[in-house]
Amino acid sequence: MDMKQIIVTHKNADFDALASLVAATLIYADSVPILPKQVNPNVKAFLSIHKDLFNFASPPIKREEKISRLIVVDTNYWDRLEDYQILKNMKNMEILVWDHHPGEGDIHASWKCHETVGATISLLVRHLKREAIDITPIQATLFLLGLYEDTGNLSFESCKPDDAYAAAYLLEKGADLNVVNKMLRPAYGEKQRNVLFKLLDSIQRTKLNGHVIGIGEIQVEGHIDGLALVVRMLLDIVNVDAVFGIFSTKKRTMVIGRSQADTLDVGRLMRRLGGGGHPGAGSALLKSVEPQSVVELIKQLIKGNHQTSVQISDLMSFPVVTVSSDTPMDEVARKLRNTGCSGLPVLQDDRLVGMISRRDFSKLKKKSQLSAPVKAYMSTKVVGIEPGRSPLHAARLMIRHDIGRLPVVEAGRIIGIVTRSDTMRYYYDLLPE
Ligand SMILES: [Mn+2]
Repeated sequence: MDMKQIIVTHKNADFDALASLVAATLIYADSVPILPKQVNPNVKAFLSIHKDLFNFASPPIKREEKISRLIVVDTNYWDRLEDYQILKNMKNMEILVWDHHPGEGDIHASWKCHETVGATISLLVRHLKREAIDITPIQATLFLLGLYEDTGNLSFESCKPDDAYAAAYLLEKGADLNVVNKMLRPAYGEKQRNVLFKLLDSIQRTKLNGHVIGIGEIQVEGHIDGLALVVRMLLDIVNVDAVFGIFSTKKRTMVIGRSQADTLDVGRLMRRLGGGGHPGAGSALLKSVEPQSVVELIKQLIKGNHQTSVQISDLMSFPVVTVSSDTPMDEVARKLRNTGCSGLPVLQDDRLVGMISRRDFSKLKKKSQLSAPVKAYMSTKVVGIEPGRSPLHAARLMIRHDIGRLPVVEAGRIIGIVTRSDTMRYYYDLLPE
């Protein structure tokens, strides 16, 4: 093989390395990408499906090979290029480097694109976009895999705006998120399987306060990765409203909870145990507590000695500013102005009969209409919510009916109002304890 230009990347290639290898072939025409002998397991899985689509050469590189240009991607150090030590002493060879790792490196390149962004592929994609070099949907998918793996789906601190721009561009180019999610699924290995089987063995199902709960409690030795994933799988298998995995070592007890009932807020429950989380997922770490008392603690919390799920009545504001159905429109306008509300409930004999909003004023064509009663212009299709419902339910209603506020109604009477910003405040965890 006549290899004038070759592209190499680091040993144990991850998705960023593989993606950068492929992206570089688009930039450097007639270059040969060389896949290292060792690649990560998930990269291997990807290649086993997609290998026909890429044309990789493999090591070793022979001494006689006349290489005029070496392109190194996703590393800046010779010792990361285990399979290619022979290149180190090649004469008359130009070296180009694309990398995002911090540190100067010891590969002395004549040209470098070296910026500490989240992934090397982001630098290459930025270039491909600038030069308007086309990317196929499968290439875009591979590039996004590299980008998401190295940036934890754009969430790691090392992630920079250039990474997010690159992700947006790759989605535009047809990157398939289904494939990305499948390929990046966290490791579920033998250790995790053992834990899952033990949990299934130990699980107790109980009915508490209207919820069916599964609690599994096991002893573990040292740290085990991926316990959150195991508890997630446990929930799928046991299929109850919520499950709790309790993992104890000699020194401490870890609780991980997952809930699929929007009336049972696991994050709030875990905060009671000193931990944290979101409505669907939470965890807490307890020291010097017997695992059995943790089980009891969780049960007590759910039983409703403490309220463990947030209800609309916790979020709503009251008393509510209302107008009666006979109120003339000019007075309604004044009330809206004074309160800063965008809409008001309309009552007749203390019962909710309609809603009037700023938008409804566009129905008024003549000045004289300002003296007409509000009942002529209000919308009578009122969407209300009961105080015991969940914030998620409120959010769904607001989206479905395109409204920003819901009157909270109990036995036909309005007892409060809940707005879009109230539910947002809840989801962003700003609720006072
Ligand atoms: Mn990388």
